[in-house]
Amino acid sequence: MIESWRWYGAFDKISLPEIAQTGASGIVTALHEIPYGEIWSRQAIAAHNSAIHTAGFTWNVVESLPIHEDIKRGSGNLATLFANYRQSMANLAAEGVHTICYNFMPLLDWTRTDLQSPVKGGGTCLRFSAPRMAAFELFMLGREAAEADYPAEVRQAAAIWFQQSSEADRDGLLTSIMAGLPGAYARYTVEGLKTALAGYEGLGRSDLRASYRQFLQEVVPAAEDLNIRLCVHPDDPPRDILGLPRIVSDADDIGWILDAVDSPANGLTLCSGSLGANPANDVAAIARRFADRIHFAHLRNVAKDADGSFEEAAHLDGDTDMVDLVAALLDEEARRRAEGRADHAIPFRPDHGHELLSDATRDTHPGYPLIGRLRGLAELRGVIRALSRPVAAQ
Ligand code: CS2
Ligand code: MN
Repeated sequence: MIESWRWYGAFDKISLPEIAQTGASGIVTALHEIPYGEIWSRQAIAAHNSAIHTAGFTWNVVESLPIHEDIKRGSGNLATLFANYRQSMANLAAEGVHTICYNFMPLLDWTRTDLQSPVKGGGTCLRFSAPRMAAFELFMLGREAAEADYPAEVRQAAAIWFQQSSEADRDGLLTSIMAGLPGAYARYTVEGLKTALAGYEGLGRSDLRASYRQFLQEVVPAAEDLNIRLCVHPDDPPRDILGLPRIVSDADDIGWILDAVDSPANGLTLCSGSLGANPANDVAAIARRFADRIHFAHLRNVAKDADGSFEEAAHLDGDTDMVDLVAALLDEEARRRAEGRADHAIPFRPDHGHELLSDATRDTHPGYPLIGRLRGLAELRGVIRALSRPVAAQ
């Protein structure tokens, strides 16, 4: 397992020399300043890479090479967008970066309703409250959500929250919901989001799957030729949101994607926190089932409530048995090593962390504080080290 750390480049308040003190060796990053759909030039990639190398790291994973909304909607100048994606992949490969994470969530990325929910013992975590999400959807956006999305008691709690909320509470909710969009990407206002949602009107699950299949058919053969490993990040939370279909949410979805173009270049980012937010997902079982296609892992934990709410737990706590999951990944590495593969090691990063101690003073990207992630990495490092001991030594 290669210890890695997400770095937002020029947008990150945490410097590479600080990251060096965490002990991680890999940097997971992107060219966040380049608008979606445009080519990542070799020159821009080389400059970013050289800063990373100079600081003593390897840029081991791109997160993310984003997919333009037109590709997801299946309309617009798709030929150019696919060609640009292939060119960006070729430029990354030419600079020695071969693992590319991306997601296929329409409009939003990870979605939370509270960015600073208190945790026992002090510090804060990211939280998804089903009633607050319902309040946003039903009352701030004025959408008619399906009964299945929000049961009666959640709607009732949403109505109470909305009635009692101040303008500042509602602004805070919008900010939280937008926080998952990475880098410099523009956040939506309520009106902007309504317009963006209108662009998805009538687009259902099978349409989104058709767009996804087309994307894979357009880019995976090129990735194969370039020795690039693409790895899709699951939906977070793994359920439809704002009436937008989500198609990377469970084992069936992942099976469909990996079969749509059956190639090692078409792989998975195993994100335990995202998948773990659906009670029906057994994350370790998913890891074992798709092990040979996992090119990257995001390790974190969630604690779920009965109403569909959840919060980010400490890395070894929460509903996912992290030790079992790490064991599954180590088994896969052992299998790859036995095959004689030089690239047997799976890069992973502590995906999010609590805000702890001095984190509150740093104003870092939500979910990406220094101390909280350092704690997560240290705990995971301990699990990996303990599970990696040769049997004879135990
Ligand atoms: C990340 C995702 O912060 C996070 O939860 O895991 O935002 C991830 O970077 C994207 O979905 C990948 O495209
Ligand atoms: Mn993740």
